[in-house]
Amino acid sequence: MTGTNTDRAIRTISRCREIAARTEVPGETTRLFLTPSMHNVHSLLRSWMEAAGMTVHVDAIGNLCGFWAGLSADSPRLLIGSHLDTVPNAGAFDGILGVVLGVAIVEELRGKHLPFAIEVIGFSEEEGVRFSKPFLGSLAAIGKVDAETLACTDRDGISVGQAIRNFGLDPVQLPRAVVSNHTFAYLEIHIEQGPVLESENASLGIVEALVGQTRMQLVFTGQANHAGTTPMHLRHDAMAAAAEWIVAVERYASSHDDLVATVGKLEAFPGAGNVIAGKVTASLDVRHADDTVRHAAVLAMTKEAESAATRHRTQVTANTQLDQPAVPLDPALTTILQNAAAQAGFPSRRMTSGAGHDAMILAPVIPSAMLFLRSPGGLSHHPDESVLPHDVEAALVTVMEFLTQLGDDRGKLEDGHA
Ligand code: HGY
Ligand code: MN
Ligand code: MN
Repeated sequence: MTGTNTDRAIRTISRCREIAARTEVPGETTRLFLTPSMHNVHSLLRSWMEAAGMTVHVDAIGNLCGFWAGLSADSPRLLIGSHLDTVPNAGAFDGILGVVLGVAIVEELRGKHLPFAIEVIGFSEEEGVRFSKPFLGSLAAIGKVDAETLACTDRDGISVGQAIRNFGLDPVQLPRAVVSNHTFAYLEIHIEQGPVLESENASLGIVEALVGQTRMQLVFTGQANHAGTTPMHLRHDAMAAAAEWIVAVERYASSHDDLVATVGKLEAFPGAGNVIAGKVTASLDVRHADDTVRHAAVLAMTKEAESAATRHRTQVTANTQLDQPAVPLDPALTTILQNAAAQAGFPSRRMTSGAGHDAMILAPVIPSAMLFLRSPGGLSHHPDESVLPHDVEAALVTVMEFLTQLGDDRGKLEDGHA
């Protein structure tokens, strides 16, 4: 690949925007797990990967994998990747940037083979939108997609297993999606999705740990009735109960340092303006770096839901969909990454990720590191999400230096200190 680092950064950004146009909803970027537009994303990435000399395959969960050999057939393997799915009405860089940059890094090798192989992986599902179960791609990469997961259904009643078959893949082959045991490290490059780096005018962040997260679904059940003829004291109003609870959730989280809690999805049934809601389904997302604090918050918020339900003569059930512990990343690999950034001329700050990432699934089994790029406006999960060419260039140069240092330091890495 000819051109300057700036050219490569600009090409990376334009590729992300090209992929963003592969969507289920014209005019916005919405690409859920194994929906038809994912075929188009695979074709685009495959063309770039194969042009760079990589061998490409799609595994049984729909992860797209591009392989660049090391110096020998049994060379150890560095995994570089992120996810290909998006939230509804997403930006162009969440997840995708880490895969497109992985391809750019192999292109930058210009045919050179390293003491280790590089596998660039685009995970098929991280956001958890279609099946309310996140990280399906990286869970398959560590062999953790079980029969219960395959039986989860989306809002149309299609199971994960059926979605895999509908995409032209075979869930029976899932054991082959487990990453090679030659894999010695995982690197995820991702936008920060928050305001910290921008507030410090910094291009890059070195992630030390990812906060733990709980995702739940609560169902408030009362009695639908006529909005005009039912006196207030005789109602069983599921919406009023949920609304009172949501305010209490926000108040609790605001009074506990570094705790965040979000009710992002709310559905009322029957959902007519002149009918008292008989049922309300609400999501709850709670995150904190300390699992004890997070669990205490979840318990308090669940109790508050029960109190609010009782006050409004309704019932409530709460179902936990995800209880993901906080995950530290590999100290040795993180040190090598930070040294590489410094060597490349980009001072970086260490930080904790408030967002979940595939690295939190891989890190317990594969030494993992994450590199953050500044999010202009601190904006993400929004169509105006962006990155700066200068920061993409910083990431590219840093990771090339990281590869060099990794080659030098791999022995130390295996001993657990760099
Ligand atoms: O929700 C998250 O933390 C991530 O963007 N999936
Ligand atoms: Mn996301
Ligand atoms: Mn992401």
